[in-house]
Amino acid sequence: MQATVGSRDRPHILRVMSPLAVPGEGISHEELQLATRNRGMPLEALRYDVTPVGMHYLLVHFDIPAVDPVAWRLRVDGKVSEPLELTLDEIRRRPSRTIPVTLECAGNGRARLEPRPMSQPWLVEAIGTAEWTGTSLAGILDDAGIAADTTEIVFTGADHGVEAHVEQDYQRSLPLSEARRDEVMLVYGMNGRPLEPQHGFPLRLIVPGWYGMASVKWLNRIEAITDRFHGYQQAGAYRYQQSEDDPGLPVTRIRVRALMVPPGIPDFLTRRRIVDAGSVTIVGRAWCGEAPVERVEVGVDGEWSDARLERPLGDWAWSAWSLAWEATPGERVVTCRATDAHGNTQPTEQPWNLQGMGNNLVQEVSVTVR
Ligand SMILES: Nc1nc2c(c(=O)[nH]1)N[C@H]1C(S)=C(S)[C@@H](COP(=O)(O)O)O[C@H]1N2
Ligand SMILES: [Mo]
Repeated sequence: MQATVGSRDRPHILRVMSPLAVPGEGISHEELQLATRNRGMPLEALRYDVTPVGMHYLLVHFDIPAVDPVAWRLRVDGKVSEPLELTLDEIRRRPSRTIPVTLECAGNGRARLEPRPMSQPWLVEAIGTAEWTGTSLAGILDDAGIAADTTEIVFTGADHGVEAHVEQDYQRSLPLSEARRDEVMLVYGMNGRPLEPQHGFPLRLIVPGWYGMASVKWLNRIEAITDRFHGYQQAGAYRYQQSEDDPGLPVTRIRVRALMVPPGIPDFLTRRRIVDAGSVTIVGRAWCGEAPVERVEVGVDGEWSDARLERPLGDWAWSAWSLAWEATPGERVVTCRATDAHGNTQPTEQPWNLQGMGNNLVQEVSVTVR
C-alpha cells in the first residue's frame, strides 16, 4: 500500500494517504477540484440553529452513487442469528426519532497546517447542524440477533473508488459499545425532507459526537464481526499520525471548537471585514463531541472576555453564543475559543499531524473598524 514515486517532479513526501505540500506551495488544481466538489458552510450560516440543507458542508470521497430506492435493500449480516434484508419502507415503519446533530469533518482546518497535507483543503467551514430523522441502530442490531462475541460493526456505503492505490467501497467500523449507543441512528430524513443524493440518499448512519467520517452515507450493508476491521478508511485514513511509520491513534470524537460569524461587511476577494465603530454584537456557535461546552471567550487584539453561552440545541448539537463589543477605530484581530467540561480548550498554535486531522485552532478574523 505504500506509494513509491511522485507522479510529478514535486519533492513531495509520499505516503499512504496523500502527499505533503512543500512549504509555501499554493493550492493545486487537484485540491481545488476537491474543494469545488466538497463545499463548506458559509460562516454567516452560523446564524441558523439548524443549517439549511444547501448550506450544510459536504464531503464525498468518490462519486455520489445512483441508488434506486425501490431496488435498494439494507443487508444486516455477519455474526448474526437472523440476517435481515430491509426495504426503505420497512425501515421507515420502525419507531422514528428526530434529533439535531452537529457534524464536522475531521479534516477541517487542514489547509492551514505547515506543511500542508494535500487533500480536501478545508479552512474552518466543514461544519453544519441538521435535524436527522430515522430509527435507532440498536433496535436493528437486536432484531438481527448479533452474536455475543461481536466486537465491531462494519458499515458499507454504495460509493466506490480508489484511494491511496486501494480500490474500495467506503467502509467504516464502530466498536459494538459505540454502535449500541442510544443516539446512533440510521436516518432517511434531513431537516424534514428525504435525504438529498449528496447527503446519503436513501439511508445513512449518524454517529453523534464523532467526526463526520463515522457517519457512513448511502448505507447498504451492516455486518457484525468478531475481530478488528482493517479497511482503508479505518486502518489507513483517519488516524492521528506523526509520520508514515507511526500507526497513530484512531480519530473518533469531535474536539471542542467555536466559530463566529465574521462581523461587519466583507471585501469580496480577501473576505477582510469592515466594521463601523460602536457597539457590535459578535455571535457564533460552539460544539464538542467529548463533553459539553462550558465556556466561550472572545479575544480582541489578544484580550479575552467571556461570551454569553446559550443552552445547546440538543445533546449532540451546537450552542449559540454572543458578546457585545465596543469597536474603536483601527485594525483589529477578533478571535474566539471554547472550552469543554473536561477543561480542554482550543490551541492558538495547532499541533501538526500527517493527515491534518482534528484541528481546532482558534479562529482569527481581521477587522478594519472605521
Ligand atoms: N459512503 C460514504 N460515507 C461518508 C463519506 C463518503 O465519502 N462516503 N464521507 C464521510 C465524511 S469524511 C464526512 S465528513 C461526512 C460528511 O457528511 P455530509 O457530506 O453529509 O456533510 O460523511 C462521511 N460519510
Ligand atoms: Mo470528513
